[in-house]
Amino acid sequence: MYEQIAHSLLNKILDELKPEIRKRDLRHFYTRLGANFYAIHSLFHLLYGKRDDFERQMLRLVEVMAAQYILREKPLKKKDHKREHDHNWFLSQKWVGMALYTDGFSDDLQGLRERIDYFEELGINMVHVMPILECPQGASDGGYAVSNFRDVDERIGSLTDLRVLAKELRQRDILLTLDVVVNHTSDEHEWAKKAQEGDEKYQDYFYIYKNRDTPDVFETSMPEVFPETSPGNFTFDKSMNKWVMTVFNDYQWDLNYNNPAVFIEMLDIILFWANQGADIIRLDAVAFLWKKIGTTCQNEREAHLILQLMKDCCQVTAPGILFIAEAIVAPVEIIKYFGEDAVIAKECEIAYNATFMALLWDAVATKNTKLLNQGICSLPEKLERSTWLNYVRCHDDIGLGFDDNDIYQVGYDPKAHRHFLVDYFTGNFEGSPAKGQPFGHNEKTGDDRISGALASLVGLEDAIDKNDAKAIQQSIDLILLLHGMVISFGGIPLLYYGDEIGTYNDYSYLKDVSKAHDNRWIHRPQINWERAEKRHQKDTPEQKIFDGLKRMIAVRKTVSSFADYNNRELIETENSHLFAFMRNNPFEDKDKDNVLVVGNFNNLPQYFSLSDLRNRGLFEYEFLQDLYSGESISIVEDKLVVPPYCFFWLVNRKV
Ligand code: OTU
Repeated sequence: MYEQIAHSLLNKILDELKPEIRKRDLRHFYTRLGANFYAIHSLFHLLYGKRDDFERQMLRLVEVMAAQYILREKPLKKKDHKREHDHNWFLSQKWVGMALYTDGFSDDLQGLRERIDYFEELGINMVHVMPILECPQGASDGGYAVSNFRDVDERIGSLTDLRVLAKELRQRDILLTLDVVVNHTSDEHEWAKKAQEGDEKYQDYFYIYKNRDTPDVFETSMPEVFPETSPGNFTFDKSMNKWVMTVFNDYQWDLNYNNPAVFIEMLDIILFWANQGADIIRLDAVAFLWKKIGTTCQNEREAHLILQLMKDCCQVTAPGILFIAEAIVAPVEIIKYFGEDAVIAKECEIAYNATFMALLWDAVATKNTKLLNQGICSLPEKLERSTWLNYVRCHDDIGLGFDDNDIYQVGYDPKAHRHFLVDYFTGNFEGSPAKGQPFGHNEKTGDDRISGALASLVGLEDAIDKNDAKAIQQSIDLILLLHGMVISFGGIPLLYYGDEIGTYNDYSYLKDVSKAHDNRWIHRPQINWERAEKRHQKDTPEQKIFDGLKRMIAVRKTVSSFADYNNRELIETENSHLFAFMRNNPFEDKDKDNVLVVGNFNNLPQYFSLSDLRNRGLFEYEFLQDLYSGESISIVEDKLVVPPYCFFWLVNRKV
């Protein structure tokens, strides 16, 4: 029944398409449109079906998809076909990513192109180039306040530079990830300016209110994202004499997805960047896409419908493109960004594994894995054909968003435990070598998050200051341990630029008025390329970290059990300092090894008992080889010793 309605509307739309679209050979476009139209129609109807202009908006949507399809260049269309055929391509263990700010890494896009060798040296084949779109001169939240969605910021280059970079990456089999900031625009964006001038069409692109009545009601249930620097969720705009919803900074205006025109514009922009050569689009702040009075305005059902609709439309025009969901929310909510009530991912194929990241940091501070094990145990199963982005650090703060229940389960009090973690990472806990800073202190809830560079949080900066050789080695081991976990966990590991050479906190942001109030800049460095040269100098920390990571990445690529087919099994151990899991071979091929991963988060050696695993038939072995070091590992009475801050990737094999 419903299919018939969708079909007849589709026929009508095809008749009404502009002549320049109708004339083209759009064979593949129409096949995909036919396959996806029922879903697209249903979702668009759920969101906008009550509007009088529903059919006109639907026609506009199809026109946008078709127009971008026509603009899509041959090599990209070819790639779409290849990926449709090999649709699990991104689950392979072959992919390893790095996220970076262009200006911090290489000044500009041309400079970035000249550094591709560096990615290849380390083994990186997915590069997430953080926001490069035009943004205001002063504060722009690192480019997350976009003033023009269709051009590159001139400070780092031009659209041509980007296209040249994309082409070269493509030739070298490196994936390009770009950001599309879907939740908000800068107050200097044309839409915002027109709204300020009183244009009602554009006022309807945002959440704008005459007085405080509605904002006040919203505020009763909305938390604050930047309570210290941008309290409240609304900003008074003098030129309009009205209030605008600004959930993030006061210069970031939230887009109103109740308006189908906003959805269509943003889809057009996503497809525009897909057509510039992006392989993966990172959708920023997706949890915030739908606002509803009386709710936290995060993780609303409609936010998921919008993402599903974006995915289905993208599937028609550029099916090779993947979406990353950036949803730093509670574990049970994160998992929904792959799609709810589905078997196979239908929203975003990739999501930030913020849960695992925060749990790893918990293990660092406590030197035990109680909460890490508990948290991973309660992490719901993800869908098929979806994968995690696993990371240790990124450009944002570390939020302590564990599930309170999990914290209780392991015997801590949630509030006290979070306090301890903040104290630990800001160096205010006895014996802590960490040099982080509290971020986003919330007066109302007492919550804090944490800023700081990896090397400074694990104590490398402190150890080098003190010239303490043992502490230097321990923090290097810890950096490698953390990466050893994210590289083998299942998903795409995403390294953060500078961490591969142990870059410390950078305090220079304090001298820039547009950054000084936001200490996340402490961990957004300018790469010191002279220092990076030390990676070739034996026994320097730079060399030890770089070569350790390089080795891990190279080994990962050869181990097919590290591909992500939900083939991980958490191993309970009696030893609460260890984190252990099996990566089982997901393929028919019986010759491929199952890998047992074991990491020790304690500063003392720990025993790992294998007999239980053997008894349960989980891991049969005679000889143990550690794939990372290549060495054989001795076992005494079914026990193996894991040195402090050390990890193994074990297989049954004689060296
Ligand atoms: C994202 O962040 C970006 O990663 C941040 O750099 C931006 O400031 C922000 O959006 C606004 O564009 O929205 O879903 O600590 O984790 O702001 C999560 C807060 C986000 C960040 C949060 C995050």
